[in-house]
Amino acid sequence: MDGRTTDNAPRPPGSPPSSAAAEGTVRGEGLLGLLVMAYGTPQSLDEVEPYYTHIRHGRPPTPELLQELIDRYKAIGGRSPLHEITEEQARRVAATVAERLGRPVSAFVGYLHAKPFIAEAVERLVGARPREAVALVMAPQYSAASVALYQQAAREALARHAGAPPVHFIDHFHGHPGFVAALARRVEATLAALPPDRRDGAVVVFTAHSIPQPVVDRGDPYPRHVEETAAKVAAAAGLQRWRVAYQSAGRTADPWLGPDVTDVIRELAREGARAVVACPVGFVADHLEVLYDLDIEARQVAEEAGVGFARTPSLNADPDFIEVLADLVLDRLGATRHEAAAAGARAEDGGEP
Ligand code: FEC
Repeated sequence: MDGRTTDNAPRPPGSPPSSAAAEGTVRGEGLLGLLVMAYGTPQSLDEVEPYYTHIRHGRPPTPELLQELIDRYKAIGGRSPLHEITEEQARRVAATVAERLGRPVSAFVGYLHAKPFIAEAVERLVGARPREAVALVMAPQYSAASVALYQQAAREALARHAGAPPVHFIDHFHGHPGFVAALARRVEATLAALPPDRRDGAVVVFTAHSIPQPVVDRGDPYPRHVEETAAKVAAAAGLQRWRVAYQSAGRTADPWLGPDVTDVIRELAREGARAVVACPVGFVADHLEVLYDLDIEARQVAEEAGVGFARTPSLNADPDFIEVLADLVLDRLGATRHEAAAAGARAEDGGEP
């Protein structure tokens, strides 16, 4: 077994399923496949150029842009921990689903912009011959500029395999109660750890990756999803003062969705805020955009503006987040059973939906 695949023994026969969603699936003994997809990162500084070229749809970056990106990786220690964390998340969610479902589960990790690419993960998944599979993108909010691209890569790869199993896609989990509660706990703990004189005047800024404004203008649900996550977390944590901001806007000619987190920090400082607590609701792991764009760049802006700065810990492979991911997979299987039952009933009626 390598780091990208996890095989798990089923739990002892006879133990009851712990999720109602799982009940319809425990009878069969077939393997469940999990396709876990994430952004991807270069594994060394030498890989930054091909990685950046891939992100830019095959257009190599200028030497200045490339150097700027290399410097950002150097500032976080030379590389991003994204792959290790994603693989740990995949291993643990596979183990948890296997335990709760009483079926063997194998997880396959594929990245949008780095090796192993999504197509490779799909090939390995198909080769394992699961009875069915669930596909999960490690991004909570849906966008044509993010989740849709992962799903398209997976669907194109699946279409190349005649014997591919049915794959059930999870589109988003921006409002999942367990996800909201996990973030709210981290906001409360981060606020509680601030010095008392900063805590009283602290404002929580919920952040997500920016996307190009033209995508938003075509009616993308992403900003609404981000606002909804933020509002639910703020309510769960009982916050009085909070804002939504976007971060890490790309270096392209298009305008990007704002307001940018650095502008919001400066604005809050002018309004008399004592501290900013950044809560990256659009990310589920530590990586460049968290460790550099928030921990280094946004912190520096806050220091220059005279406000305190803290960041909520990432969800990573923490047990509370793994439970959320397992719920999502089991719920998707449950929904799939209902869809299949409804289609069967319609077929028996001989009617169209
Ligand atoms: O740790 C790492 O090394 C990878 C961190 C990383 C994550 C991430 C997530 C998202 N991105 C999204 C959209 C875009 C669009 C462009 C774009 C460009 C970059 C560049 C780097 C980068 N992204 Fe990223 N993104 C990460 C890293 N991203 C590096 C290139 C340099 C730069 O612009 O900063 C622009 C593409 C273009 O030029 O045409 C658009 C979105 C997410 C959040 C959802 C997800 O995870 O998929 C949306 C992590």
